This record gives sequence, structure tokens and C-alpha cells, in this order.
Amino acid sequence: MTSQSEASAGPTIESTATSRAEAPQMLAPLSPQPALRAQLGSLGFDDVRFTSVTAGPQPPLREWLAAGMQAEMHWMERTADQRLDPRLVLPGARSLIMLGVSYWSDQLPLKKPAATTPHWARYALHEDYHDTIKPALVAAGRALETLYGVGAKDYRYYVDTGPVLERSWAARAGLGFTGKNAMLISRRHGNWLFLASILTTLEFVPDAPVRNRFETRAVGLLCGKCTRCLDACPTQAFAAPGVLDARRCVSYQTIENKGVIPRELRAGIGHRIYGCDVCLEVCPWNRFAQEGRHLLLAARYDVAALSLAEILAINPTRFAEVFRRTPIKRLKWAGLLRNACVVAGNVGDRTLLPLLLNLATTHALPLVRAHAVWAVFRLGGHEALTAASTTETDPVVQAEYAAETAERSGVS
Ligand code: B12
Ligand code: SF4
Ligand code: SF4
Repeated sequence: MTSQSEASAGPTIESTATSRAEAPQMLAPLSPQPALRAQLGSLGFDDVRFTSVTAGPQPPLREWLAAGMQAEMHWMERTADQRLDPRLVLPGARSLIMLGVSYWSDQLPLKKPAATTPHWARYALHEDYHDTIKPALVAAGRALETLYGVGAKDYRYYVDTGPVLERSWAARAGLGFTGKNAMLISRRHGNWLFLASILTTLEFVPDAPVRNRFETRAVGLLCGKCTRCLDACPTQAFAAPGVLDARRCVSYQTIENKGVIPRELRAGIGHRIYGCDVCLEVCPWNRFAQEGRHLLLAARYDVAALSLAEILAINPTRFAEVFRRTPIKRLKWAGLLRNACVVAGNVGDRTLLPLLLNLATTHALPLVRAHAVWAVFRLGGHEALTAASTTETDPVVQAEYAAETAERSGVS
């Protein structure tokens, strides 16, 4: 519920030409918002929903953080207050406009990939959505200014990186429901929606949540007895339905973790070189997904055709060229090589051994050497590392050799 003092802090829809000081108190918001909805749709957003900033039960962010499930994403702790209260992000915020951009395409996966072709999260096979969606958000802000006479201080937009609990607000706005896989699942687009949000001091009539019922802590509203996502997760990352422990999640380990990937999780990473879609792919709600309009996306399906050998041999210049504008660029050269080593260790292709041995013995970065050592051991090429293991001076790589030696002596 918006308090009296906050109600006077920002314009309502009726007060388009009214200054803040003159804004009418507690006026009922206008409904519906057809002109704005249509404009946002024409900007490329595949779904547009409204919800209001009201007090009430909060999403379980603090429990999640207290359990340490955010792993090393400490920025989530620092911004927890803001994430739980949009009014700390935009003073006087009354509404959120929740936007969905579908990235489903029938063209993926590519036909007949080789057995050793690495798997990329679908979203990564596009230019970075933060960059491609942002211009439409800028235009959406202009639309608010034109239609309602507000200024730039009366709204703020984000896609992914802002301190906004996007899935929770999207569920409240009826964009979809929270699946047992923690995803915001749309009845029209399945799991394949990017989310963006506009916080505004404008007061809009909220859209109804799915089934006209919303509870901040309800997961699996339309899942029934299905547990496919929970069962399919390759690293058992779900602590409970809807509760994802990022520490165990392949997506976290291959994208957000900048250091060593825990040894016990590496086998579960399988072919996945960047991100993970397993708990999304298995969801039966995807059968309703339609080809997105892709107005705000730029496909980079060519990335999916790269072989593991090409990636293991990539140099920094080529890395910058190939992954330019994709989200993969944020992983940086070393991060991609680290992940490629893990995949190489999992796919069992001994023709990759020369490339891996080269990385294990000559790469400048210990992070890469350590994961290459692991892969070489998995492929049975460790005898070629005997000399290198005695001259290695970095503690991270030494720890890898030590763990292998301990494992082998434990087995024999
Ligand atoms: C941090 C983060 C991650 C982390 C942590 C994931 C997580 N579960 O939070 C990691 C790196 C693991 C991750 C992975 C992925 N992410 Co991510 N991520 C985020 C980010 C930046 C913050 C999420 C957050 O606040 N998490 C905290 C938890 C507590 O909140 P939540 O899961 O968002 O909210 C739900 C829970 O609270 C749940 N819930 C309900 N009841 C209960 C009860 C309990 C006890 C608990 C604990 C939770 C719970 O309901 C909420 C509403 O859905 C958001 C962008 C944003 N600003 O919101 C993107 C975002 C969630 N990610 C997104 C995507 C696409 C992915 C991946 C698919 C990428 C990939 N292919 O590799 C995977 C999917 C993993 C999964 N099944 O969730 C999309 C999701 C779109 C959608 N339709 O849902 C978002 C919204 C980005 C975007 N703008 O599009 N992500
Ligand atoms: S993204 Fe992959 S690893 Fe993470 S919870 Fe889903 S299935 Fe598990
Ligand atoms: S796979 Fe099944 S349980 Fe998981 S989110 Fe989809 S419908 Fe729900």
C-alpha cells in the first residue's frame, strides 16, 4: 500500500501536466493503458504487464542470502534492501512495468552437432541482450514522457543488472508463474523470456497475476506433480522446489565464478561450456513457446558451430573478434579456456590431448593450467605431465596435481 506522503510525491496518470507539488492525492489510476501497451509492443517487447509497488510479504531473498546460496555474488547482499523495496531505487515509485523479450527459436539446437561440440546456453547465442534491449528501454522512457508528461526523474529502467527482483515482480504482474526451476515461466513463451523492468512514479492499474492469485513465496503454481527440472539438474542445484543454490549451479560456475570450478562439480558440467539450460529445456510449458519476434535480439548462432579444438586453440585476438558483442566476452579469454578444459575432460576425445597438454604446461595463467591438468588426467594423458608437475610453482596448479595424485593413490 502506498503511503499518503508517497502518494503526493509523484504524478498519477491523470496528473500528466501537473507538477509534483500539485499532484492530486490518492487519485484512482486510469485503466487500461492501451496506448502505452501498444507502443511498448511495437518497440519489440513480446509481453508488457503492469504491477504496483505495494507493501506485503516479501520474496525470500534474505533467507536465500543467509543460506549463502548467492555464492560469491556479494553485490546481491550489498543491494538487498533495494531489491526488496523499489522505492529505495526510485523514490516515490508506485508501479513497475514488467517486460518480456522472447528468445525462443526453432533454429536451435543446430542440426547434427558433433558429439564433442560444446553446448552454449541459448541466450548466449545472441548479441548481449543487455545491449540490444537497452535502446528500446530508452525509447520506452521517452514514451512515458510523451504520453504522461513526466520527466526522466520519474522512471528508471533495468534489464538484468539493476537491483530489482525481476522474476518476483514479473510473477506479480502476471507475466507468468514461478516454476519449480525458479524460472518465470510464461504461458505464451515458456521459459524463454528475458525480463526487463521500468520503475515509475506513475500509478497504473495493475494487471492480474496468473490465476488471479499471487503469493510471493508460491512456486510451481502451474507445475502440478511434474518434477522434471528438479530431476534433470546435472549438479543437484535445487535445495527445494524453486530454491536454487547458485554454488552448485552450472550457470553460476561457468559464467559468474571467476576462479577455480570445484572439482566435484566438473563432471556434472558435461558439454556445457557457458551457462546451462537443462532445467529450462525439460519444462513441458515450452511446448507453447512461439518463435519470438526477435526485434530486440541479434542472433549469433554461428558461435554454436565452434568446435572444442578451435576454442582450446583460440588466442586473445581471435577471442575478441569471435565473441565481440556477445555476453561471452564478459567471461574473458581465460574463463572460456577454463570452461573448455572442463568440457574437454568430460567429452573423452583424446585427439584434444595435444592442445590440453600445451595449455597445462605453457599457458601463462594458473587458472587455465589447473583446469587443463584436470582434463589431461581425465583423458588419461597424465604421464606426459610428469616433468611439468615437478616444475610447477603456482599453488592453485600444484593443488590440482596433488588432488589427482591423492585420487589415484586412493583408487589403487
Ligand atoms: C543472480 C542471478 C542468477 C544466479 C542465481 C539464480 C537465482 N535463482 O537467483 C545464476 C548465475 C545461478 C543465474 C542463472 C540463470 N539465470 Co539468472 N539472474 C540472476 C539475477 C541477476 C538476480 C536473481 C535473484 O535476485 N535471485 C535471488 C532469488 C532469491 O530470487 P529469484 O530466483 O529471482 O526469485 C524467485 C525466488 O524468490 C522464488 N521463490 C519463491 N518461493 C520461494 C521460496 C524460497 C524458500 C526461496 C529461496 C525462493 C522462492 O520466487 C521468485 C520469483 O520467481 C536475475 C536478474 C534480476 N535482476 O532479477 C537474473 C535472471 C533471473 N536470470 C535469468 C536467466 C535467463 C538465467 C539462466 C537461464 C541463464 C543460463 N541459461 O545459464 C540461469 C537459470 C537458472 C535458474 N533455474 O534460475 C533471467 C530469468 C528469466 C526468466 N524468465 O525467469 C533473469 C531474470 C535475467 C533477465 N533479466 O532476463 N542467474
Ligand atoms: S541451470 Fe542447470 S545447473 Fe543450474 S539449476 Fe538449472 S539445470 Fe541445474
Ligand atoms: S519442468 Fe515441470 S516442475 Fe519444472 S518448472 Fe516446468 S512444469 Fe514446473
